[in-house]
Amino acid sequence: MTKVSWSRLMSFTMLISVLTLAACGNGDTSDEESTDDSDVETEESADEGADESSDTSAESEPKVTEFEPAFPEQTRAPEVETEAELDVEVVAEGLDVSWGMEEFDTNRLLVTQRDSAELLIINLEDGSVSDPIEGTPEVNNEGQGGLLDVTIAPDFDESRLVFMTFAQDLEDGTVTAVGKGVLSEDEASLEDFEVIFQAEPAYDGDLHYGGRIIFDDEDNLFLTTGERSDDPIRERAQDLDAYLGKVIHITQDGEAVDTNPFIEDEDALDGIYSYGHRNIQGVDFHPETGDLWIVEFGPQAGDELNIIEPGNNYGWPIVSYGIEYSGELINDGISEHDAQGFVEPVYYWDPTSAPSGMSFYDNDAIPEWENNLFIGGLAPSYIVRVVIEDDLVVGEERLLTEEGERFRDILVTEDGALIAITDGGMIYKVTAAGEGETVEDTEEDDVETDEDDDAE
Ligand SMILES: [Ca+2]
Repeated sequence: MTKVSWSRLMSFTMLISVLTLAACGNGDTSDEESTDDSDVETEESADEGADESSDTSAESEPKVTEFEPAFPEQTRAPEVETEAELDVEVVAEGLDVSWGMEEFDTNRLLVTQRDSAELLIINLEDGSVSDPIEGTPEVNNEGQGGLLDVTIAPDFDESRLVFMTFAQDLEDGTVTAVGKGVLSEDEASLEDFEVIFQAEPAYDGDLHYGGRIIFDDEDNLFLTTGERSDDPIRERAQDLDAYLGKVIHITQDGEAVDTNPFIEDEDALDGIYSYGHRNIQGVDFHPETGDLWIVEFGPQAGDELNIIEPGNNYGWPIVSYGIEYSGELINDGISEHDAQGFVEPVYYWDPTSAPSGMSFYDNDAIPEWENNLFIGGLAPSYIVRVVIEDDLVVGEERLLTEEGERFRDILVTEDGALIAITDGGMIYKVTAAGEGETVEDTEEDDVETDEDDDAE
């Protein structure tokens, strides 16, 4: 029963916080629209000390909303700590905003540069960075646009096909587009690049492109989009005649996969797989269940981890565990997803974790990490490790918290190294201690040691 009174106390405290936030927020309310990313201004939202209850949670900051989770495991999971000793290396640095990556050859990555629209090859063994590959598409690089994700065809060894997402200019605005090209044998150019899909309608804005792509085991692509942020365009996340705020399932030629849930619905776009999403920045398949998991940006708080089932509605912008950046409630603060016919998130963050690219650890190089999920955090800047049992989050850890980098995407190599790329143009490699050759040791191994040894 202490729990009840505590949560009431929390609610009261949070009410004050929300009111305070609302009162102070006026000067900053347009930040989401005017700045590079929607997460920036949340950094200043909490300046008071952590509550005592945070001892058991990886989250030490107070909540910014009054919402209570639908079930206990839905938020603020108990903190866990990696026991293995880890090596953290900086493989490369000085790059542009590095948005997406793929290991196309053992220990060699294709890495996109968002703003310059360059595609580079990074060698994880010697840290070398190639010249930009020729033949990449023209992009709109304003705001959150640019060259986004990259992946390779399942038959890449024969086809040499590389798939990329990017923000593309059309007559009426911009779209999230998917294109493909053939990587030349000398790896210097992408040949015959063509656009295979455009997530229409176009919109005259530069936010919330989504843009992650991943192949399923039938060699089709899942593409994630955003709802383009602004009110009212964001309401299109609920519409089945728009590709905004959706998970989309297409073939390598950009056609709808013929088993998609709305194929028979004449009023719905055939490529839609799920809907009611805000801005999906991470996607991967759970290694054990095979389920498709995504992570999407919430507004202020309410970032969601979701398991995607075909035809389901994930609720945005009708229901949310977040609030507007202005402090206002969204749609009168409705958060009961189930009662409205929407899917409850598996997990949500309050305050925000600003989740970006993610990857399950489908490797046994670090046994305690097996089947854990790693998510890049933009602001605050850290890598989130999530421990999952029976589709519930039972533990959370934050790694590389002292680096001050915005972690944009995560990848697990065939060798079991965890790779993270950042907006600051850094490429990190995390391995079990003694496993990897050190290119350059970083200043601190904050991932598994106490923090009180960094004073000098
Ligand atoms: Ca949702």
